[in-house]
Amino acid sequence: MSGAFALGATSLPRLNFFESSTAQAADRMAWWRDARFGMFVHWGLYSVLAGEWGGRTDYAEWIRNNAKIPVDEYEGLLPRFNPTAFDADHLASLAADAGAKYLVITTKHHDGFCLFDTKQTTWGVMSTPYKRDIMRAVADACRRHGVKPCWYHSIMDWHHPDYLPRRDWERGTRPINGASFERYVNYLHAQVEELLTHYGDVGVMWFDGEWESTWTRELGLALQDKCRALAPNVIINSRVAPKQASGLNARLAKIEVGDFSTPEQEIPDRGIPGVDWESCVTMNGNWGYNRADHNFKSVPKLVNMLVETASKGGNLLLNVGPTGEGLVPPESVERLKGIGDWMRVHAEAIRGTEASPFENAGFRATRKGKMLYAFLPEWPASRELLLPGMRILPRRAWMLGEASAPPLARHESEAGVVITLPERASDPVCSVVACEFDLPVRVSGAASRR
Ligand code: H79
Repeated sequence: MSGAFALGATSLPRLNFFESSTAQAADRMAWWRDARFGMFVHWGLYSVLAGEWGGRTDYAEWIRNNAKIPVDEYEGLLPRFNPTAFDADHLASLAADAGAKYLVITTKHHDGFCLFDTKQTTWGVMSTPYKRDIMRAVADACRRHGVKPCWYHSIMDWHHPDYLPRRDWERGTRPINGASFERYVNYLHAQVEELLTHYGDVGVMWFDGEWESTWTRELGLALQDKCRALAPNVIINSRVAPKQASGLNARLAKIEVGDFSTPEQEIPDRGIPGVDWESCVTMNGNWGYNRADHNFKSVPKLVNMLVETASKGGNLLLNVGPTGEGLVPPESVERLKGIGDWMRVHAEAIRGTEASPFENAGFRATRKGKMLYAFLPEWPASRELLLPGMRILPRRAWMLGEASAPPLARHESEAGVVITLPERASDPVCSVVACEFDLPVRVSGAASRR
């Protein structure tokens, strides 16, 4: 029945090369798989520079490295970090109103600057005029708005004296004499402990900057164990450990550490069969705030990215980069509101769903129990929707947001079930056809779908 669509009482077991193949891991992953949509926040000391240094305007969170800013000059930014316009409730409500169920925020990026009240270093927000634990405010506000607080935390650290290797360009000015990577690892563990024990339940530990030679698989596994010991339910991304060198066996090469895989700035062509995954993407061209970057994706484009990830069985983590004053750029606010307008009507077709059952349908789809959802960003002139290979008529079909309208006519054809669509699109951004069956929608065939 390849390419076909079958109905049955059970759904396919999820093959998983991660640790999350266990029942305990499935429990841990349940809220995350249900959410399908989260908001990423890149905010730090670099935000005060707005991407500008030495006449160039194209930097962002990598500015210290890319503009080769000496460490003492970068430290000179501390007095300028005073984001009095920051409102954690506003940030959390932007996520909630957009339909995001979790928020991942930078507790520390590669520049090492900490946005939380840490006992391990003075290199952080408590040494700035702002002097408030931003992660405390964010965690509390997220919970008030029904959003799970989650921590991004960089393993690579361009500021800590014990972190190795040094950047090539600063070997002269920051000698490695006396540096001990082992001491850095202890520092990293101590900070992760603070983050997982001082702020209540944390949804995800989202590590990054794991690719340097000093960070070994063993260190990654130990850090994962540490997180698991402190917070048995915390979800950990695969970047906690470096990628395995591609082995002789392609299947073994897939084995990763952590609970989910993290494609960056891309939605994999066919999803990632057999594993949980989350695509993180920027709304414009940068993660951290860049004043000159107005290259924002449109609301329809962003909604369709969310539809595409859900249709392929993944999550979307959509980034915003607040300014040095703590404001989310108005272009981002506008887009989050636009996504929220769409989600208020169509969230049931995204949340708690699984990948499309169709191999080559020409439209994206999701399924959930007895429901099938088909996404139509463009309205077919034929006013007909073919569910290819489907042999069972849905008991009912309707446009999401128009449930009180007469149900849509449907009939069987040689090629599958055909739904007769209304005259006009039900939504200007992306209309959604909902089909309810008498039995759970089940797939036979490959695990990855378009
Ligand atoms: O936090 C955001 C980015 O700052 C961070 N991840 C997102 C979520 C990120 N930094 N770099 N990258 C993503 C891309 C990594 C590029 C690399 Fe390389 C290529 C790392 C190793 C090879 C270029 C060459 C950068 C370092 C060496």
